[in-house]
Amino acid sequence: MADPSADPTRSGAKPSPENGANSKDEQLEAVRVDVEGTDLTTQQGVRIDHTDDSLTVGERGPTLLEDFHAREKITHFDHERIPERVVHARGSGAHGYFEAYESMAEYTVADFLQEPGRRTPVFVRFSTVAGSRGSADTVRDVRGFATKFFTRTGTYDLVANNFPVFFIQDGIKFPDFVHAVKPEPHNEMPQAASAHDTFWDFVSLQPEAMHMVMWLMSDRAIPRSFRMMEGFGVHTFRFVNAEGRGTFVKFHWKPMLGIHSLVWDEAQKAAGKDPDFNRRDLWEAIESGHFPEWELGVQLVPESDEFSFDFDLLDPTKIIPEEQVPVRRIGKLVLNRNPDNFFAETEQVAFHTANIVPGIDFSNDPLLQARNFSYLDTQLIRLGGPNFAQLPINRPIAPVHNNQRDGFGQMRIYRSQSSYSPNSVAGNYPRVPDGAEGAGSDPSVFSHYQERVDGVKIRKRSESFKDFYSQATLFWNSMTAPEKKHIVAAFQFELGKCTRPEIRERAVEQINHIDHDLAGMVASGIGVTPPEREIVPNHGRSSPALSQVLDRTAPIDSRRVALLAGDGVDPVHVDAIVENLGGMGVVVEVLAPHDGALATQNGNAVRADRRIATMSSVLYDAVVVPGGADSARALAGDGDAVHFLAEAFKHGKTVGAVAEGLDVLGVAPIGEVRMATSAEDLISDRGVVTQVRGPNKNRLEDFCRMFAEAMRQ
Ligand code: HDD
Repeated sequence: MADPSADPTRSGAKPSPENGANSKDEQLEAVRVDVEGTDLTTQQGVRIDHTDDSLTVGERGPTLLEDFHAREKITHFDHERIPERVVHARGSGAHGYFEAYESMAEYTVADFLQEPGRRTPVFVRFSTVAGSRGSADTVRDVRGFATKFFTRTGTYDLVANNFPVFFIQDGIKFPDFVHAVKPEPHNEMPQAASAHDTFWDFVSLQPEAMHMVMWLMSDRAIPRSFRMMEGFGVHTFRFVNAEGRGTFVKFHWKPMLGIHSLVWDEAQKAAGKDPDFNRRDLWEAIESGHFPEWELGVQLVPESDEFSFDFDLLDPTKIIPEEQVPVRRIGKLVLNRNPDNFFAETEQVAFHTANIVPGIDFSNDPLLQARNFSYLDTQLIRLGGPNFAQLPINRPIAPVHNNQRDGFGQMRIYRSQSSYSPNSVAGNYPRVPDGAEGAGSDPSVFSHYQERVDGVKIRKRSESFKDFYSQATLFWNSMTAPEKKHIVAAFQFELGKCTRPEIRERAVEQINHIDHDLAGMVASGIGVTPPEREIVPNHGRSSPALSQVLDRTAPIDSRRVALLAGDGVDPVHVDAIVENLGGMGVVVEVLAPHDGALATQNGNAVRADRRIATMSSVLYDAVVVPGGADSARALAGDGDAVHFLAEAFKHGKTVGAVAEGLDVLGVAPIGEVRMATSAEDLISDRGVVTQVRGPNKNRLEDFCRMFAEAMRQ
């Protein structure tokens, strides 16, 4: 790569920090403001003596127009809101870095993929799609997973979702789709939900949506955590190497903590108990040093294989099954810092699919082509003008020089006499680098991939896009029995909310194209006559990688366990559980009928972290009850504690009890499980782990190991 830093005025000049990992952080440091020890001033820097009363005529008289401080303060407040994103309005961001595992130079000149160990700063924003900024996190919806890579050859945005396909094939349908899924236009209901007439009306009339609808009805649509979901670039993109050779590529993010979801009842309750459930989880994990990690995976397809699939690579409603083209893991994303300020960073960050860098290019996917228009356009209205790339969070770490000088909010002062090209008055600067014309001649300079395209102007969907159902069937066939059960229940819930019978019927007809049995099961729950005949026989193919429950090896780091305790709890049990599970990276919180210190038999302090009544089992992954006769009696008589246990069991969470703690399980109806009955017993049955005697340190260790294993399952 030519070293452009030789001439610092050249566009493409390299920034100074070589490692890259902290270069964005260093840039942001220059604009951070700490207020400690500062005097209150106006926007003009005038220190003021009073900010609590307006300037009035006499103590009870009218306020004076000359009160510039009050006017400025109120005016700023009046202008503090910007339009929320038209989709993906609710989001949570985090900083981190990407580290390459290997050189991908054979396929791409992209700077962040050239050498193993190279770190590139990133900012990631996760989001829900349909809800407003203030909507709940745990709704049934797609999740956004947008990443800004601040590379040395420019900023690359991978604007991804947690589903690998999309509802529509052509971006011209995006306004229709979004109008249908958003709250209905006459009464603005329902908020952040697809369970309503207009969504099902649209998708049942637009069959290309059915594959994505299957994902939306699956557990993938209610992730336990942003940290426990996959990400997908969806479209087929192109890697371009130094020779100008293209290779098709699909991008994947694979979470190191595995893929986990909530169950629907739990998700609905969490939306009320803690609307910030996913946001809080991300924030707290990073604050406590459990840095979320994903591996970047790529599926590579040589251009010569473009037509060797039974679907079109340009069709964004199709996946390439992982069994057909394996996912190669080429690097790691680590999120290790929360933003300093939500508005300045998470709200003002502006992603754009057309933010690509040398080594990456588009395909002709018609959805992607429309996105490449829409994102820049939306930032103009959202951020109020063409200089939003100069906002600190959006500023590239690569040097920026061009002739785009004016516009609202220009932050730079260009000193040259010229703002045009070519020019002679400023040596023709900024100018294209010498010798960079033509694909591949300088890999640090962007050249469009050269592709021959011939055709007549036409509005017509390609015939190769017209198989709407076989991958929806593939998805259904790949689910395990519990996953299938959840999908049927989700269809019944959603269609059960539709008020028009004809919409329910049309949806069932569509499902009948996917699988006849599925259509029958859905129909039977929503008052629709099950379809009599099978339209096409199920092809029987499956892709095991589509199931999210087959891999049970994921670590349980940062999972949350509620330890229920009352006055009289055995502190030896509490200490052993906190220590053993804590040692495995699990977060244990003590929940009690009251806040503050709990009385214990031996006087050792146990403090309640939270009062049971302020929390809910849906906010934890597992629950455990230690021994102590008085504690067990108090909990057994406490409705909140009993409900907590029964609900955790209902949601399939691991429930555990030691010694007298077992008596509380007896009161909470947890069904037909085998429970420890003798002093020697240590039993794990259907997610319930019990042990009668505990005080012995080793036996408690065994209990915790078994409890952790049950959580992993
Ligand atoms: Fe989009 C935001 C992902 C199709 C138009 N989109 C947005 C965000 C994500 C995605 C993650 C939030 C970015 C952020 O956190 O700021 N969108 C996708 C994916 C798609 C997709 C994976 C299909 C593969 N989007 C899509 C189409 C269009 C848009 C077809 C328009 C033709 N998307 C937008 C937008 C948004 C947006 C209107 C709203 C706010 C923003 O861009 O910055 O331009």
